[in-house]
Amino acid sequence: MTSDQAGRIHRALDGFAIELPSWGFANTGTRFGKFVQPAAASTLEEKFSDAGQVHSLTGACPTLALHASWDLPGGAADGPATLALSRTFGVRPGSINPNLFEAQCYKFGSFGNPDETVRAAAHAHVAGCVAAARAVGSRDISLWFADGSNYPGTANIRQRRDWFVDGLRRSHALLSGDERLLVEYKPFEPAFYHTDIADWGMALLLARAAGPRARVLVDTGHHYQSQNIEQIVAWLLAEGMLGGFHFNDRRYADDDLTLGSIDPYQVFRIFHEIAHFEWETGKRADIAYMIDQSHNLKGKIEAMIQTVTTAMELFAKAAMVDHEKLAGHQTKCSLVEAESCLKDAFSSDVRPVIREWAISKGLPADPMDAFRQSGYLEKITADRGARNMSAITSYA
Ligand code: LRH
Ligand code: MN
Repeated sequence: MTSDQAGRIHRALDGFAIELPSWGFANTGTRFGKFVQPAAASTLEEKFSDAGQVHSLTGACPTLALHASWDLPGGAADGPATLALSRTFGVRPGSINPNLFEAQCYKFGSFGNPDETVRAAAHAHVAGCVAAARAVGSRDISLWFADGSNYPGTANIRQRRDWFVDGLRRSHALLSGDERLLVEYKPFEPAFYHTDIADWGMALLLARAAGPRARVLVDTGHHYQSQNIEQIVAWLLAEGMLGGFHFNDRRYADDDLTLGSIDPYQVFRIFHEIAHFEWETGKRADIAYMIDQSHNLKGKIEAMIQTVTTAMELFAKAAMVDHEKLAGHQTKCSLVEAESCLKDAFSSDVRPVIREWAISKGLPADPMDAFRQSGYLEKITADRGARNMSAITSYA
């Protein structure tokens, strides 16, 4: 590790921030059940408190993504209380995620529902989220739609596409300042025949149709097995349409496992595409890095600390790539030399430099160990245990 490389890692980490999902601290499960954790967060205060722990230990996650119905049931009226929690726990409100999939009226869709009163209700929910975002100073409205169908012939796909263009234009028209709409795509689940926004191309065309403040959000778990995600990232960068990421990992489908637990090289390749774009263009890509995971078995806070430290390691490795040298090898089609630029960086142990960086910022060298020594988990288990363990429910 040369001092120049160490310096590049320090500068990269100084500019790195990854947003935590409030729902990652709560008791979540699968359709086959939910294993309740006594220490899990359920109130917004508890979610900010836990996020504050992770940020105070890693220095890399200053914002908390909020899900409208779960965290801001009162919409903009919840603004002042939310900002008070933000000040108390040292974490700012992040992206606002409308919930257009849980309410009974969304059985046949939200923006894509054939019933215009349901579409209007969905538009009104997003309008409420824009107002809530403004009330808490959030920039991004992060839209994911479960909309789709389960059987051939049951939906007019082109008609629904038109309704999505209309709905996204209405939502976009409500934005001001540097506010953005992030359009997230997903190939399937909960719909299993067609999903209205199923891939990056559909999300890009709809974001373009919505207006200049709309961008595409890439959830790493929302791709078919063999899709080249970093190629999609490269295209979205080239189109100026990459707005953000939901990072997680998966072996099969949208498994929402902890980042880097299955394929860390995947996240490295994504960070590399962005770092090389920024080197080539001299422009900083305006991207929101966010985590979207559900920790059904691991301790919620430990899983978050593991995720953030892994993201910092992979971001640091990507910062080590010698872009000048790589560009030369690419031009000369020196395949092995070019590939080695990435593999050498990926196989470097950046942890000692990250520890140095952390100490230089007054942060613990080992966040996980510091958390385990802190007694925080024991305290919240005592505070929340009885309530959480009395909330065990069954699926059917
Ligand atoms: C959908 C999704 C979406 C969230 C939800 C919690 O799979 O990725 O981003 O709203 O998970
Ligand atoms: Mn997501």
